[in-house]
Amino acid sequence: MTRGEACAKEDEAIAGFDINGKLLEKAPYGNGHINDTFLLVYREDGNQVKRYILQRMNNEIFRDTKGLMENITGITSYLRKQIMKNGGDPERETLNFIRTLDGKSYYTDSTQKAWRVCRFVEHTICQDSAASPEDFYQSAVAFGRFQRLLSDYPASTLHESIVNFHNTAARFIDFQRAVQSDVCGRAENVQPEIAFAMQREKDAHLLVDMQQNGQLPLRVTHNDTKLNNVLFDDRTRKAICVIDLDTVMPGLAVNDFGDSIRFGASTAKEDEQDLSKVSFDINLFESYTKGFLESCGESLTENEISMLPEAAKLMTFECGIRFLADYLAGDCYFKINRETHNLDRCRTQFKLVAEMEQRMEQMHGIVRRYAGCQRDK
Ligand code: ADP
Ligand code: GN1
Ligand code: MG
Repeated sequence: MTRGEACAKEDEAIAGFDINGKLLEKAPYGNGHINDTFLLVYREDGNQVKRYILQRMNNEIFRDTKGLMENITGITSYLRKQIMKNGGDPERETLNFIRTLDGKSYYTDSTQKAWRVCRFVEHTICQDSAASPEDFYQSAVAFGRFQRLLSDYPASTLHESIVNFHNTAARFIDFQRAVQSDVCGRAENVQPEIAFAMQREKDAHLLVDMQQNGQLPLRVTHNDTKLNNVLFDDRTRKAICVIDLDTVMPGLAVNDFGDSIRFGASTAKEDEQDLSKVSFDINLFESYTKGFLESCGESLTENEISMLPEAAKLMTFECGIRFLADYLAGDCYFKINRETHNLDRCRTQFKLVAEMEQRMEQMHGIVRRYAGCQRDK
């Protein structure tokens, strides 16, 4: 079934949820690569307008919908309590899901596709690139806080929504398989990119080995810490709500840091075709490092702190090989809008990797500076 056919089911899904009022509008929304997202606008009986986010979950990628929604329900109710304890507003600072008419957290349509609805967090903005270093700093504070608030969450109750999600070594093997299979005959045109990846094979093991040797602890992590997975209050400009909770599971804190740098400390979009515009911005790296260490640095171990720069490079490398593998496999995973979309994405990532390698010492210096402040406090 194509995505278009599946989306024709959205009316059936909407009717399955316990939403007050009359539906005024529905429209595709956001720039996610995995789920299909819609904005729903309702008018309630008292004439008040309320907005919701409807999502068709990608259950080819997330195969255990029940486990995934148990994770999300568990985490958001826990966060709700933590936020209230800290005097915050749980309606704005975490996601709030609407139940189906029969009391479930998601609706399964007649073609077995799963849907969920949450309240739209009003007066927020979502950014694909940081409008200022201060915004990027704020996103770091939000992701750091997210990790801190979940630090006592019983991690063993979480389902692993995608096995080996940030196992860079396993991702490298998947990439090698895609090169060997070359099902679309695309490999011969991307030899420089393949060579770039192959030269870094041993890097792919670094963090995985450290975790397996007990040098890096498993924590409850978000695992998809893109800037567009955090909502900013449009008046105070504070990053208030971490969204896109599908990949919350036990993982490495350094990877949450690294994935944010990958996406947000670039001077261009993830899919920019003009590589001369793509550059690793060390000032943005500094802003994020400051925010992250201020908000969760105290709970990080020495090893975690010292591996932050490597994780930035490795999350970027991992994403690059995932995009390249998907390009070689015929674009089965990430949504694309043009034939070379995944290749373009891979190229931006590899350019950032190369620049981070040049700047590694400087990145370590920045981390040491802010880790020092943290310990002096
Ligand atoms: P994907 O996994 O496809 O990236 P997301 O859950 O990140 O899906 O949602 C896609 C986009 O929808 C987000 O980047 C954001 O712009 C918007 N969005 C999602 N949830 C909310 C919400 N509760 N309130 C406001 N905007 C939201
Ligand atoms: C996907 O769903 P979205 O667009 O936030 C992907 C991430 C990648 C990212 C690259 C479940 O995230 O791992 O880093 O695209 N999510 C999944 O932009 O694979
Ligand atoms: Mg998202």
